[in-house]
Amino acid sequence: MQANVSVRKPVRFVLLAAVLAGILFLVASHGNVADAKPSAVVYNGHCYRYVASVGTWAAANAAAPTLPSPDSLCAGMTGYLAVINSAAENTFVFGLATGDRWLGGSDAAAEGTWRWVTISGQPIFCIAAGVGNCPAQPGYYTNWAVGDPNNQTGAEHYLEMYGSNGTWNDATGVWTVAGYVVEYDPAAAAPTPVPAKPSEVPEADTLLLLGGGMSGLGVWLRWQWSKRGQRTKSN
Ligand SMILES: [Ca+2]
Ligand SMILES: [Ca+2]
Repeated sequence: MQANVSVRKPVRFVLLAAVLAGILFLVASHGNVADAKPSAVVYNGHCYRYVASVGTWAAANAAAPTLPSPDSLCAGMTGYLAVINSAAENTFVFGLATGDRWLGGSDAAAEGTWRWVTISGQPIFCIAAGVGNCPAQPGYYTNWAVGDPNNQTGAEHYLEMYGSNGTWNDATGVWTVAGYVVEYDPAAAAPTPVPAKPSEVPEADTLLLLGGGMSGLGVWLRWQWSKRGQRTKSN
């Protein structure tokens, strides 16, 4: 009977130590879990920045690559006037702000042939078949306002999104709107070293807490063992 008690006690101490270490790790890593939550400027793995700045499409197009990403997910990447590929992305970009804003589309090079001119390859997303009729090319998306694109006065070649409802308009090169949307695409950016996920690399404070907790447990365990030793001697 006495032998069983002496085996059980150390086992209990080890179990207790493991549970306490687990609790300490969860408490310390809680901050990382919060950091990993997607922010309002990230959608589908891309980052977006709405810039409130009244100006022309050309001014917005020139400024976009000079602005840093609003989220660390796209840190160090070069942005471009946003390219919209789906209704869901349109809804997200619409939700960023309330003002009319420039997007990365233009038909300045060839009237009626609308391209996403701010990205590599400048893909054609629609070809106009008349006023207010520019059907999306296969695999692309459009959200023109009723009656647009209309190339009014023969001079509307730049894509804006209306802040009122998220539909699109073709506007002139001298037209100014409330702002523009910059997009950052990790897949399109130059290769950069991939940082380890937060969960793979414990932060310094996590290690400190774990170390502190374990050494405290060590002291307590030694104290328990010395008490046992004293009891055994007095017996
Ligand atoms: Ca046009
Ligand atoms: Ca128009």
